[in-house]
Amino acid sequence: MTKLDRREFILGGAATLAAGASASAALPASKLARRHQGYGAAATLWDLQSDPRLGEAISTYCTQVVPVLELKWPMLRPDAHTFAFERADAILDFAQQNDLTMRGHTLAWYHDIPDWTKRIKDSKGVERAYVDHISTVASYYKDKLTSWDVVNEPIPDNPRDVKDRRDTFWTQHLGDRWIPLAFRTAAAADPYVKLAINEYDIESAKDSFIAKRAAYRNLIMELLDQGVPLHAVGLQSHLHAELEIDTHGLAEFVTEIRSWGLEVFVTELDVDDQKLTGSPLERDAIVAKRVDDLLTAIASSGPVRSVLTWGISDRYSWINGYVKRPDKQPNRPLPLDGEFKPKPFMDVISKFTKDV
Ligand code: 9MR
Repeated sequence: MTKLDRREFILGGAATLAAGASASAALPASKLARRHQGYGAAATLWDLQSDPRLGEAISTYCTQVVPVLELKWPMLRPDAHTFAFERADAILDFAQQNDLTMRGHTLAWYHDIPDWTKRIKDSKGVERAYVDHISTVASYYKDKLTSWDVVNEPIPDNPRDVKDRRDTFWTQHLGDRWIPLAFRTAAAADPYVKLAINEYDIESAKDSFIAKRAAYRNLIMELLDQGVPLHAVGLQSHLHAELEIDTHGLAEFVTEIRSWGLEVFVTELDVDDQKLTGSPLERDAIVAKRVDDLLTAIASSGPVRSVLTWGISDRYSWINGYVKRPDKQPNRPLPLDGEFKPKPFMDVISKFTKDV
């Protein structure tokens, strides 16, 4: 198959997913009325193509979308010489046809590094591959995305102290400069896109989370001191339903981040309810309360301008693939249930975001 044929083939599928939603100018008023400004969801192209209800739900409630897999190294880079943009492009087409903006996730991560990259033995070669990847991908999507998660998950779980950083393949070859280098390379390729750092397990009131938040804060300060082009701080917010949100500590953190001129994004919100007992209704209420506490803490120092959930319907959530509840019931981590019906979680999203 030639490159063009391949693109047409993939977009053929995407056209079907967009069939229910025509070009943005023609979006029905009823649909626009349910959109929440700044609310977005993650999706894979596979799920969008296989279930039209998913694209329909995203275009009904959201103003933005982010690909779960399609902008990660393994999907974009089958080998050292190829950039396979077709699948991410198909999601971008879906976004444009439905008047949604798109975020990029992610350019530099300790995880999802292809085998061909790991086989490069000399550090100069690793640096060339790293810079080439970030530069080529950010240039290709120049002016098409609103923001990029440039560096994802740089802090280890249970950090020893505030200076602790995750030991990654990139650190082994480039040292700590893998982080500034990623931001500088992305900024040179696309000067207007917002560049974010992104981290998980910093939202709840648990010692290891508080330590992780402190190390995250320290890294952000160091990057700013070095003049690194960093514009936004991502709170992934993969919440654990049994843990309370550290509302006071989180509000303080967000206030400080904003005082440094940075934006705060909620990038991957969902709530794992595996440790909750009770009926689905009772679990949904606790899940909604955690989300409400999270967004209240963030909203205490400014508006919630960008909040994305990692999926939109419980039917398509990574959590159901990774963890099983002891009672074998499906997890209910997202704003819509498995049949795409809104849950109290969606009311909380709507409380903190303006209607379009
Ligand atoms: O949900 C994603 C899952 O389908 C992928 O297999 C995995 C590896 O690419 O990534 C998951 O998404 C993660 C995101 O990229 C970064 N933060 C944690 C997310 C959930 O694990």
